[in-house]
Amino acid sequence: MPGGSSVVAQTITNPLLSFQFPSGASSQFGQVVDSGLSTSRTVRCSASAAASSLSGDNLKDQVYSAFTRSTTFSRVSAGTPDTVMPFEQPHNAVHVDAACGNHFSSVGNAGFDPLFMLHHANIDRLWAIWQEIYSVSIPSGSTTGGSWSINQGSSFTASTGLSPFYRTSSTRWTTSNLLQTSALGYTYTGIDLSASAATRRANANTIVNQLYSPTGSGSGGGGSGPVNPRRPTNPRRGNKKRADEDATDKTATDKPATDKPAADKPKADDTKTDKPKTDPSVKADPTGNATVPSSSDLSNAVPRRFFAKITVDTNKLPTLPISLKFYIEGDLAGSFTLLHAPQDTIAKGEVPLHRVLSETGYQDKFTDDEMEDKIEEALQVVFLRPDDTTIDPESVAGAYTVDVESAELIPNKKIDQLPGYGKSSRRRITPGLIGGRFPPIKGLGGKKPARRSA
Ligand SMILES: [Cu+2]
Repeated sequence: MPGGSSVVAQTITNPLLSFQFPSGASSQFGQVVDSGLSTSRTVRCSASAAASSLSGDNLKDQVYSAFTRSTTFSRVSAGTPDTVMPFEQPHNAVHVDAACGNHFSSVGNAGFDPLFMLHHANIDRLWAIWQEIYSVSIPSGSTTGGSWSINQGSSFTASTGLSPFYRTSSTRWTTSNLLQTSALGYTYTGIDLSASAATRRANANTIVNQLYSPTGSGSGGGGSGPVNPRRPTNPRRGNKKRADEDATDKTATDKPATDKPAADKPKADDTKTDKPKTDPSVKADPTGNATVPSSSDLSNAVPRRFFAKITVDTNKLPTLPISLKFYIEGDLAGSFTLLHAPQDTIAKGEVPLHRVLSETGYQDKFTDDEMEDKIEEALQVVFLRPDDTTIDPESVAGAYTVDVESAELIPNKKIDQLPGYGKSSRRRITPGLIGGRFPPIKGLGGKKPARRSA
């Protein structure tokens, strides 16, 4: 066998396909299998159905938003008033769409599906990369309703033991001592634990640009191929240039992309505090594979990015998990997915719209000034259960709000920098609702949802 001389092909059951619940597990350890999923092993839909669902989630753009817009711990954390784009959002979408609901979308059962290890290893990797770029400030406080790991009414800090994860027979792991992967003796490709903080940050920025920027090589963005991140030349912009654009142009040109305000000052002892804002000596583009938006072709226009900002009061939803899928002109813009949670929360997130605005031709047809009106006119939302049935839009009125945010993009000049965002404005909109007669999303292909009756 070691020499390969007696290797024999053998067909085996894919061990990553499914997990067989041990007999007696339910009686010994409580309820293992949710009602409605009373199978002896974890189940999923077909890979093609899952791929179809995932392709509508705009995951690549969501991840890039988390890296470029969630520049503080509170912005990248779910459930804080400051939440911009939490990693929770793409995380939740994968839980629901990678197996079309089923066990993987149920918090109590997801860990049994072998997909869980792959999915959470990736979340762990994204989180490790984010920490290379930004500082972590773990909040301390108390919970009134309790959370997954904090008892109701108890207080917590970064040093609170995380039950039931024992480090020794009598002490538990804490947030502090698990913050860096090195505590557990591993790291990820591209993270050099021995390098300077500035180099580590530059390397992480490069990874993020190469994989998740609109021109990056990573998959998972849905749609049809890469999107040109540059605002197309729009002849109609010339006459509509705002008076303040010269000033903001200058700001955008002069401001280094990595010069972000350190609004979230580190508090915990083990957070990084030594990262300089910029380091002109860092090597650019170690692999040289990706392109990044260049400021040279921006002419006199300040490029803008548009986002649908979502807030949902989970207490007012009839069921969880639930996915809000957003459309413009029948093209899926992206999703916002909520899993079951132990307590009611105000969940926040956003759907980056630049890909759908490009695919629908809006980016070429309309000026940035016109775009907010056009988005308000065209944006539609459907509330979807994991089994692809829709929820009556009337029953969820009042459970959510949607704002359109228009933000100035500050392009990065080098691949080891991230773009930033300048001045932004928001307006509350009421998206068109797609009701119960909407055809199932999966396998939707090019079918367009019915336009709302104006
Ligand atoms: Cu998860």
